[in-house]
Amino acid sequence: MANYFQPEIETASREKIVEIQNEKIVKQVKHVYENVEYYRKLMDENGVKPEDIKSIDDIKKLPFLSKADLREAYPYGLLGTDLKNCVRIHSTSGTTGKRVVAFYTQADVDLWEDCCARAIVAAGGSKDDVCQVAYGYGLFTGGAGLHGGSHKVGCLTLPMSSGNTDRQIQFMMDLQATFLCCTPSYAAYIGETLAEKGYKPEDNKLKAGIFGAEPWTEEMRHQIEESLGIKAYDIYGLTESSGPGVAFECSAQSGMHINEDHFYAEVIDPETGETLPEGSKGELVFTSLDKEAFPLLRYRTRDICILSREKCSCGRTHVKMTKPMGRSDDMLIIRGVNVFPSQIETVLINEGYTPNYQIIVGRENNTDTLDINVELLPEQFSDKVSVIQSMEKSLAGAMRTMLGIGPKIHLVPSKSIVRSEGKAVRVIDNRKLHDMS
Ligand code: DLL
Repeated sequence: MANYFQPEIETASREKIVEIQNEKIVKQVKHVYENVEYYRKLMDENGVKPEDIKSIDDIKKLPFLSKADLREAYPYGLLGTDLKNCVRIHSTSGTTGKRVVAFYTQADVDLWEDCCARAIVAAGGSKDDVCQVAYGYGLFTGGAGLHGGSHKVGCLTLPMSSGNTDRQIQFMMDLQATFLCCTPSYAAYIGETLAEKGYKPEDNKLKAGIFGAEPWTEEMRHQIEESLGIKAYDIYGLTESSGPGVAFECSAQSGMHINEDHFYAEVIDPETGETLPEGSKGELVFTSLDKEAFPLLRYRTRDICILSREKCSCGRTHVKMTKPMGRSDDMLIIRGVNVFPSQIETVLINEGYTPNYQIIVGRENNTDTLDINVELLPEQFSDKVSVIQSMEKSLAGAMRTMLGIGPKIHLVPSKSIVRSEGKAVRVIDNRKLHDMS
């Protein structure tokens, strides 16, 4: 049986959805033009006036926003309302230099939590459930988003945050959690730890999990479903458009419904910016139709996916997106943290090393590993192991401060990293996360 949190909107006719979008986009563009100087300038430069936007189809006339715009406008430049009206901020993972700070009014928090509640109900959740939220709490949106959604559904919410796996397991067992919300890699790790402790999948009361924030494969889904004895559902989102819940999987488990009453999705050619027809693979672009404090219009996510309007067996009418199939930039997601190779390069230069390096990402026991090989200049070289080890430790510390996660550093002799004749191969990702595309 299909369950909906807000059936009237989740199963609305296509005409109704378009009607809602037409109405909202006109209001939203006017709101942004009047309240966000940065965006008003961008529209003026592109010769677009709010009056030019009469329906959702006119959205193509608007300029794109990129992460670079968000950084340039940091911290208040894209704020759509008086700071006095804001009740919360969240921020992307990563460094101070690359952080994006998103603001929320109470209405923004409410619509975000509704989206997460839709996801929980779509996965079979109700007020009878005990929902263990093991996404990180804090600036990251995972914890707060699913926590809010769980409250809206009326589940008993266990605000565990991530980490401390022994305690997670103890609470899961003693308080009979029925829902688990965390990153897929953490879910796999919890499954493995349960088995190590001698528990069988049927010993826990879990029935479903809502996993996202990083790429994961069908293979990983099966592994998680088997080890925990649950159904594993995908959830997608990004800090810039609230957080988790922009799109979520339903019982059909074949793509994620985008909450298109709140977020209008387009797929574009990342090279030309041209909007592509349904069914084409391209970069996902979102417009937040309701958000007051951080209302992004045509924001380029850099996530590559395909949209589909094929009828869904769950009865929802909202457009579906495939799992992200990769990125159109070089961002890596390592242990849930967004990492750009450029940040690594910055640390190397600041710490007096050469920018000759190689990043190797892998996965051991369901946890991402990050190794960085860094070439030493001949004058930095020492034949004393203890000297090299202490340099490695100190560089790893500087990396941790910048990235938010600690890599393993390997200082290697000068000229030992293979030079490429074309673009340097900076990243070797052995995780094969996008084998579904
Ligand atoms: O990861 C929000 C989130 C929290 C989503 C909890 C789902 C669950 P950011 O840290 O801003 O926000 O990272 C956003 O993560 O552009 C994608 O590249 C990636 N991502 C998010 N969900 C998925 C997913 C949160 N289900 C970036 N599959 C996005 C693959 C995902 N990649």
